[in-house]
Amino acid sequence: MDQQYGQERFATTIESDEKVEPRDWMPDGYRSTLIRQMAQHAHSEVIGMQPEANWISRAPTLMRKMILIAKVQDEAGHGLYLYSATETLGVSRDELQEMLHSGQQKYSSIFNYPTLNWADMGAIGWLVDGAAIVNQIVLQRTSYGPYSRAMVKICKEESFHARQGYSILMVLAQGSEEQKAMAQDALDRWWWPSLMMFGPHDSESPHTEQSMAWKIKRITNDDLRQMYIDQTVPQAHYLGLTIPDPELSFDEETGHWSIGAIDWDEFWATIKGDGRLNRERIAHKVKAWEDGQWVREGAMAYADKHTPRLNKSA
Ligand code: FAQ
Repeated sequence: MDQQYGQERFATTIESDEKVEPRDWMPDGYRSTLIRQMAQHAHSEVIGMQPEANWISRAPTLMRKMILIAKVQDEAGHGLYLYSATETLGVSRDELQEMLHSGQQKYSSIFNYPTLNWADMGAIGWLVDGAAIVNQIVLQRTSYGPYSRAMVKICKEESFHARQGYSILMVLAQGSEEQKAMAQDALDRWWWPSLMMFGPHDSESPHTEQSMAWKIKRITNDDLRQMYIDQTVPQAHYLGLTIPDPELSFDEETGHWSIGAIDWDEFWATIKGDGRLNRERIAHKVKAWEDGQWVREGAMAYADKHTPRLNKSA
Protein backbone atom coordinates (compact mmCIF):
# COMPACT_ATOMS: atom_id res chain seq x y z
CA MET A 1 0.00 0.00 0.00
CA ASP A 2 1.23 3.47 -0.87
CA GLN A 3 2.72 5.01 2.31
CA GLN A 4 1.08 8.40 1.92
CA TYR A 5 -2.33 6.87 1.25
CA GLY A 6 -1.87 4.63 4.31
CA GLN A 7 -0.97 7.58 6.54
CA GLU A 8 -3.96 9.60 5.39
CA ARG A 9 -6.30 6.67 5.79
CA PHE A 10 -4.97 5.98 9.32
CA ALA A 11 -5.46 9.64 10.30
CA THR A 12 -9.04 9.60 8.97
CA THR A 13 -9.83 6.33 10.72
CA ILE A 14 -8.68 7.72 14.07
CA GLU A 15 -10.36 11.07 13.52
CA SER A 16 -13.70 9.50 12.62
CA ASP A 17 -13.64 7.00 15.52
CA GLU A 18 -13.52 3.96 13.24
CA LYS A 19 -11.40 0.91 14.00
CA VAL A 20 -7.89 0.23 12.74
CA GLU A 21 -7.73 -3.38 11.52
CA PRO A 22 -4.70 -5.72 11.32
CA ARG A 23 -4.06 -5.32 7.59
CA ASP A 24 -4.36 -1.51 7.63
CA TRP A 25 -1.27 0.66 7.45
CA MET A 26 -0.33 1.94 10.92
CA PRO A 27 2.62 3.93 12.30
CA ASP A 28 5.39 1.79 13.83
CA GLY A 29 4.87 3.53 17.17
CA TYR A 30 1.15 2.72 17.15
CA ARG A 31 1.96 -0.95 16.52
CA SER A 32 4.68 -1.15 19.19
CA THR A 33 2.54 0.69 21.77
CA LEU A 34 -0.29 -1.76 21.18
CA ILE A 35 2.03 -4.76 21.40
CA ARG A 36 3.41 -3.44 24.70
CA GLN A 37 0.02 -2.67 26.24
CA MET A 38 -1.89 -5.69 24.92
CA ALA A 39 0.89 -8.13 25.81
CA GLN A 40 1.12 -6.62 29.29
CA HIS A 41 -2.62 -7.01 29.59
CA ALA A 42 -2.51 -10.67 28.42
CA HIS A 43 0.39 -11.46 30.78
CA SER A 44 -1.56 -9.88 33.66
CA GLU A 45 -4.52 -12.16 33.05
CA VAL A 46 -2.28 -15.24 33.06
CA ILE A 47 -0.03 -14.28 35.99
CA GLY A 48 -3.18 -13.08 37.75
CA MET A 49 -4.36 -16.68 37.95
CA GLN A 50 -1.64 -17.50 40.48
CA PRO A 51 -2.84 -15.59 43.58
CA GLU A 52 -6.34 -17.05 43.29
CA ALA A 53 -5.45 -20.56 42.13
CA ASN A 54 -3.62 -20.81 45.43
CA TRP A 55 -7.01 -20.75 47.19
CA ILE A 56 -9.03 -23.18 45.04
CA SER A 57 -8.20 -26.14 47.25
CA ARG A 58 -8.99 -24.12 50.38
CA ALA A 59 -12.31 -22.49 49.41
CA PRO A 60 -14.72 -22.77 52.38
CA THR A 61 -17.63 -24.47 50.54
CA LEU A 62 -18.14 -26.56 47.40
CA MET A 63 -20.11 -23.67 45.83
CA ARG A 64 -17.30 -21.17 46.47
CA LYS A 65 -14.80 -23.66 45.04
CA MET A 66 -16.83 -24.05 41.84
CA ILE A 67 -17.20 -20.29 41.47
CA LEU A 68 -13.48 -19.69 42.01
CA ILE A 69 -12.48 -22.40 39.52
CA ALA A 70 -14.79 -20.80 36.92
CA LYS A 71 -13.28 -17.38 37.58
CA VAL A 72 -9.67 -18.54 37.32
CA GLN A 73 -10.54 -20.41 34.13
CA ASP A 74 -12.05 -17.19 32.73
CA GLU A 75 -8.74 -15.39 33.36
CA ALA A 76 -6.96 -18.04 31.28
CA GLY A 77 -9.50 -17.42 28.51
CA HIS A 78 -8.92 -13.65 28.71
CA GLY A 79 -5.20 -14.25 28.34
CA LEU A 80 -5.84 -16.37 25.25
CA TYR A 81 -8.09 -13.79 23.55
CA LEU A 82 -5.54 -11.10 24.27
CA TYR A 83 -2.56 -13.14 23.02
CA SER A 84 -4.52 -13.92 19.84
CA ALA A 85 -5.39 -10.23 19.39
CA THR A 86 -1.72 -9.28 19.95
CA GLU A 87 -0.57 -11.85 17.36
CA THR A 88 -2.56 -9.90 14.73
CA LEU A 89 0.12 -7.21 15.11
CA GLY A 90 2.83 -9.53 13.78
CA VAL A 91 4.36 -10.95 16.94
CA SER A 92 4.15 -14.63 17.84
CA ARG A 93 2.89 -16.06 21.09
CA ASP A 94 6.26 -17.71 21.70
CA GLU A 95 7.98 -14.33 21.38
CA LEU A 96 5.53 -12.81 23.84
CA GLN A 97 6.16 -15.61 26.35
CA GLU A 98 9.90 -15.12 25.99
CA MET A 99 9.58 -11.37 26.59
CA LEU A 100 7.54 -12.00 29.76
CA HIS A 101 9.91 -14.65 31.08
CA SER A 102 12.99 -12.51 30.44
CA GLY A 103 11.45 -9.41 32.08
CA GLN A 104 11.33 -7.36 28.85
CA GLN A 105 7.57 -7.11 29.17
CA LYS A 106 5.61 -6.43 32.32
CA TYR A 107 2.40 -7.62 33.95
CA SER A 108 0.19 -5.68 36.35
CA SER A 109 1.83 -4.61 39.62
CA ILE A 110 -1.17 -5.91 41.58
CA PHE A 111 -0.25 -9.56 41.10
CA ASN A 112 2.95 -9.22 43.11
CA TYR A 113 1.06 -9.11 46.43
CA PRO A 114 0.38 -12.29 48.47
CA THR A 115 -3.07 -13.77 49.14
CA LEU A 116 -2.94 -14.56 52.84
CA ASN A 117 -6.47 -15.78 53.59
CA TRP A 118 -9.94 -16.35 52.14
CA ALA A 119 -10.96 -12.69 52.54
CA ASP A 120 -8.30 -11.88 49.92
CA MET A 121 -10.40 -13.75 47.33
CA GLY A 122 -13.18 -11.28 48.10
CA ALA A 123 -10.81 -8.31 47.89
CA ILE A 124 -9.33 -9.44 44.57
CA GLY A 125 -12.77 -9.90 43.00
CA TRP A 126 -14.22 -6.66 44.36
CA LEU A 127 -11.19 -4.37 44.15
CA VAL A 128 -8.90 -5.86 41.49
CA ASP A 129 -11.55 -7.01 39.04
CA GLY A 130 -13.44 -3.82 39.88
CA ALA A 131 -10.42 -1.73 38.82
CA ALA A 132 -9.92 -3.91 35.75
CA ILE A 133 -13.54 -3.29 34.69
CA VAL A 134 -13.29 0.49 35.02
CA ASN A 135 -10.23 0.40 32.74
CA GLN A 136 -11.60 -2.20 30.33
CA ILE A 137 -15.08 -0.78 29.77
CA VAL A 138 -13.32 2.23 28.30
CA LEU A 139 -10.97 0.00 26.28
CA GLN A 140 -14.01 -1.37 24.44
CA ARG A 141 -13.76 1.94 22.56
CA THR A 142 -10.03 1.64 21.87
CA SER A 143 -9.06 2.35 18.25
CA TYR A 144 -7.58 -1.08 17.44
CA GLY A 145 -10.39 -3.41 16.30
CA PRO A 146 -9.20 -6.80 17.65
CA TYR A 147 -8.37 -5.30 21.08
CA SER A 148 -11.67 -3.47 21.30
CA ARG A 149 -13.69 -6.57 20.37
CA ALA A 150 -11.79 -8.79 22.84
CA MET A 151 -12.80 -6.36 25.59
CA VAL A 152 -16.52 -6.88 25.10
CA LYS A 153 -16.62 -10.49 26.28
CA ILE A 154 -13.91 -9.89 28.86
CA CYS A 155 -15.93 -7.09 30.48
CA LYS A 156 -19.01 -9.28 30.82
CA GLU A 157 -16.98 -11.92 32.62
CA GLU A 158 -15.16 -9.40 34.82
CA SER A 159 -18.52 -8.15 35.98
CA PHE A 160 -19.35 -11.62 37.34
CA HIS A 161 -15.88 -11.73 38.94
CA ALA A 162 -16.37 -8.44 40.76
CA ARG A 163 -19.78 -9.49 42.08
CA GLN A 164 -18.50 -12.83 43.36
CA GLY A 165 -15.75 -10.95 45.24
CA TYR A 166 -18.19 -8.49 46.76
CA SER A 167 -20.45 -11.34 47.82
CA ILE A 168 -17.55 -13.05 49.65
CA LEU A 169 -16.86 -9.84 51.58
CA MET A 170 -20.57 -9.27 52.23
CA VAL A 171 -20.75 -12.65 54.00
CA LEU A 172 -17.62 -11.90 56.03
CA ALA A 173 -18.70 -8.34 56.86
CA GLN A 174 -22.01 -9.64 58.24
CA GLY A 175 -20.36 -12.50 60.13
CA SER A 176 -18.52 -12.85 63.45
CA GLU A 177 -16.16 -10.18 64.79
CA GLU A 178 -13.25 -12.27 63.55
CA GLN A 179 -14.75 -12.47 60.03
CA LYS A 180 -15.39 -8.71 59.97
CA ALA A 181 -11.77 -8.17 60.98
CA MET A 182 -10.65 -10.41 58.10
CA ALA A 183 -12.67 -8.34 55.63
CA GLN A 184 -11.22 -5.07 56.99
CA ASP A 185 -7.68 -6.47 56.93
CA ALA A 186 -8.09 -7.51 53.28
CA LEU A 187 -9.33 -4.02 52.35
CA ASP A 188 -6.40 -2.49 54.27
CA ARG A 189 -3.88 -4.52 52.26
CA TRP A 190 -5.48 -4.32 48.79
CA TRP A 191 -6.80 -0.74 48.68
CA TRP A 192 -3.60 1.11 47.81
CA PRO A 193 -2.22 -1.52 45.38
CA SER A 194 -5.58 -1.48 43.55
CA LEU A 195 -5.26 2.30 43.05
CA MET A 196 -1.79 1.73 41.58
CA MET A 197 -3.25 -0.52 38.87
CA PHE A 198 -4.22 2.61 36.91
CA GLY A 199 -0.56 3.57 36.48
CA PRO A 200 1.38 6.69 37.46
CA HIS A 201 -0.15 10.16 37.65
CA ASP A 202 -0.76 11.65 34.20
CA SER A 203 2.10 14.09 34.80
CA GLU A 204 4.47 11.08 35.26
CA SER A 205 3.04 8.87 32.54
CA PRO A 206 5.31 8.80 29.46
CA HIS A 207 2.77 7.07 27.19
CA THR A 208 -0.56 8.72 27.99
CA GLU A 209 -0.40 11.75 25.69
CA GLN A 210 0.43 9.80 22.53
CA SER A 211 -1.89 6.91 23.41
CA MET A 212 -4.76 9.37 23.90
CA ALA A 213 -3.99 11.02 20.54
CA TRP A 214 -4.11 7.60 18.84
CA LYS A 215 -7.27 6.74 20.86
CA ILE A 216 -5.62 3.59 22.21
CA LYS A 217 -6.40 5.07 25.63
CA ARG A 218 -9.69 7.00 25.84
CA ILE A 219 -9.46 8.25 29.45
CA THR A 220 -6.24 9.10 31.32
CA ASN A 221 -4.80 7.18 34.29
CA ASP A 222 -5.84 9.80 36.87
CA ASP A 223 -9.36 10.20 35.53
CA LEU A 224 -9.93 6.44 35.49
CA ARG A 225 -8.54 6.14 39.03
CA GLN A 226 -10.95 8.87 40.19
CA MET A 227 -13.90 7.06 38.59
CA TYR A 228 -12.85 3.92 40.45
CA ILE A 229 -12.48 5.69 43.80
CA ASP A 230 -15.91 7.34 43.46
CA GLN A 231 -17.51 4.00 42.69
CA THR A 232 -15.66 1.96 45.35
CA VAL A 233 -15.75 4.15 48.48
CA PRO A 234 -19.57 3.92 48.86
CA GLN A 235 -19.34 0.14 48.29
CA ALA A 236 -16.87 -0.11 51.21
CA HIS A 237 -19.19 1.95 53.40
CA TYR A 238 -22.12 -0.30 52.49
CA LEU A 239 -20.07 -3.24 53.78
CA GLY A 240 -19.42 -1.29 57.00
CA LEU A 241 -15.67 -1.19 56.24
CA THR A 242 -13.25 1.71 56.55
CA ILE A 243 -11.06 2.85 53.66
CA PRO A 244 -7.48 2.83 55.05
CA ASP A 245 -6.81 6.48 54.29
CA PRO A 246 -7.09 9.12 57.05
CA GLU A 247 -7.11 11.85 54.39
CA LEU A 248 -10.10 10.46 52.50
CA SER A 249 -12.76 13.16 52.16
CA PHE A 250 -15.79 13.93 50.05
CA ASP A 251 -15.85 17.20 48.15
CA GLU A 252 -19.47 18.38 48.04
CA GLU A 253 -18.71 20.86 45.27
CA THR A 254 -17.09 18.46 42.80
CA GLY A 255 -19.00 15.37 43.94
CA HIS A 256 -15.70 13.43 44.09
CA TRP A 257 -13.81 11.63 46.85
CA SER A 258 -10.28 12.84 47.36
CA ILE A 259 -7.52 10.59 48.72
CA GLY A 260 -4.12 10.91 50.43
CA ALA A 261 -0.79 10.34 48.65
CA ILE A 262 -0.12 7.07 46.87
CA ASP A 263 3.23 5.43 47.69
CA TRP A 264 4.82 5.72 44.25
CA ASP A 265 8.15 4.33 45.48
CA GLU A 266 6.36 1.06 46.19
CA PHE A 267 4.74 1.16 42.72
CA TRP A 268 7.98 1.80 40.78
CA ALA A 269 9.90 -0.80 42.81
CA THR A 270 7.17 -3.35 42.08
CA ILE A 271 7.06 -2.75 38.33
CA LYS A 272 10.86 -2.82 38.16
CA GLY A 273 10.83 -6.35 39.60
CA ASP A 274 11.40 -5.67 43.30
CA GLY A 275 7.87 -6.16 44.59
CA ARG A 276 6.90 -8.72 47.23
CA LEU A 277 6.46 -11.69 44.86
CA ASN A 278 7.87 -10.77 41.42
CA ARG A 279 10.51 -13.49 41.43
CA GLU A 280 8.14 -16.21 42.65
CA ARG A 281 5.46 -15.28 40.11
CA ILE A 282 7.84 -15.43 37.14
CA ALA A 283 9.59 -18.59 38.40
CA HIS A 284 6.21 -20.31 38.68
CA LYS A 285 5.22 -19.12 35.19
CA VAL A 286 8.48 -20.32 33.61
CA LYS A 287 8.14 -23.72 35.31
CA ALA A 288 4.57 -24.10 34.00
CA TRP A 289 5.80 -23.19 30.50
CA GLU A 290 8.63 -25.75 30.68
CA ASP A 291 6.37 -28.44 32.16
CA GLY A 292 3.95 -27.88 29.27
CA GLN A 293 6.61 -28.32 26.58
CA TRP A 294 5.59 -31.93 25.87
CA VAL A 295 1.98 -30.84 25.32
CA ARG A 296 3.02 -28.21 22.76
CA GLU A 297 5.31 -30.72 21.04
CA GLY A 298 2.51 -33.29 20.93
CA ALA A 299 0.07 -30.75 19.48
CA MET A 300 2.60 -29.69 16.82
CA ALA A 301 3.37 -33.33 15.89
CA TYR A 302 -0.35 -33.97 15.54
CA ALA A 303 -0.79 -30.86 13.38
CA ASP A 304 2.20 -31.87 11.18
CA LYS A 305 0.77 -35.33 10.72
CA HIS A 306 -2.66 -34.10 9.69
CA THR A 307 -1.91 -30.91 7.78
CA PRO A 308 -0.75 -32.59 4.50
CA ARG A 309 -3.91 -34.67 4.41
CA LEU A 310 -6.06 -31.56 4.94
CA ASN A 311 -4.14 -29.73 2.22
CA LYS A 312 -4.51 -32.65 -0.18
CA SER A 313 -8.24 -32.86 0.28
CA ALA A 314 -8.59 -29.04 -0.05
N1 FAQ B 1 1.56 -2.45 36.54
O1 FAQ B 1 2.85 5.72 30.68
P1 FAQ B 1 2.09 4.74 31.51
C1 FAQ B 1 -6.84 -7.74 35.50
C2 FAQ B 1 3.96 0.81 33.41
S1 FAQ B 1 -6.16 -7.09 34.12
C3 FAQ B 1 2.69 -2.64 35.82
O2 FAQ B 1 0.91 5.27 32.23
P2 FAQ B 1 0.39 3.11 29.80
C4 FAQ B 1 -7.82 -8.85 35.36
C5 FAQ B 1 3.64 0.98 31.94
O3 FAQ B 1 3.56 -0.27 31.27
C6 FAQ B 1 -4.97 -5.89 34.73
N2 FAQ B 1 3.20 -1.68 35.00
O4 FAQ B 1 1.72 3.46 30.63
C7 FAQ B 1 -7.65 -9.80 36.46
C8 FAQ B 1 4.84 1.80 31.50
O5 FAQ B 1 5.97 0.95 31.41
P3 FAQ B 1 7.08 1.03 30.20
C9 FAQ B 1 -4.15 -5.42 33.64
C10 FAQ B 1 2.51 -0.53 34.91
O6 FAQ B 1 0.58 1.79 29.18
C11 FAQ B 1 -8.26 -9.57 37.67
C12 FAQ B 1 5.11 2.70 32.71
O7 FAQ B 1 4.53 2.04 33.83
N3 FAQ B 1 -4.88 -4.45 32.88
O8 FAQ B 1 -6.51 -7.26 36.52
C13 FAQ B 1 1.33 -0.29 35.61
O9 FAQ B 1 0.03 4.25 28.92
C14 FAQ B 1 -8.12 -10.49 38.72
C15 FAQ B 1 4.52 4.09 32.54
O10 FAQ B 1 3.06 4.06 32.58
C16 FAQ B 1 -4.31 -3.86 31.82
O11 FAQ B 1 -3.18 -4.15 31.46
C17 FAQ B 1 0.85 -1.31 36.45
N4 FAQ B 1 -0.25 -1.16 37.21
O12 FAQ B 1 -0.76 3.01 30.92
C18 FAQ B 1 -6.93 -10.96 36.27
C19 FAQ B 1 -5.17 -2.86 31.09
N5 FAQ B 1 0.90 0.95 35.30
O13 FAQ B 1 6.54 0.15 29.13
C20 FAQ B 1 -6.79 -11.88 37.32
C21 FAQ B 1 -4.53 -2.34 29.83
C22 FAQ B 1 1.79 1.48 34.44
O14 FAQ B 1 7.17 2.46 29.81
C23 FAQ B 1 -7.40 -11.65 38.54
N6 FAQ B 1 -3.43 -1.44 30.12
N7 FAQ B 1 2.76 0.59 34.21
O15 FAQ B 1 8.33 0.48 30.79
C24 FAQ B 1 -3.61 -0.11 30.30
O16 FAQ B 1 -4.71 0.40 30.33
C25 FAQ B 1 -2.37 0.73 30.43
O17 FAQ B 1 -1.27 -0.01 29.94
C26 FAQ B 1 -2.07 1.20 31.88
C27 FAQ B 1 -0.74 1.97 31.90
C28 FAQ B 1 -3.18 2.15 32.35
C29 FAQ B 1 -1.97 0.04 32.86
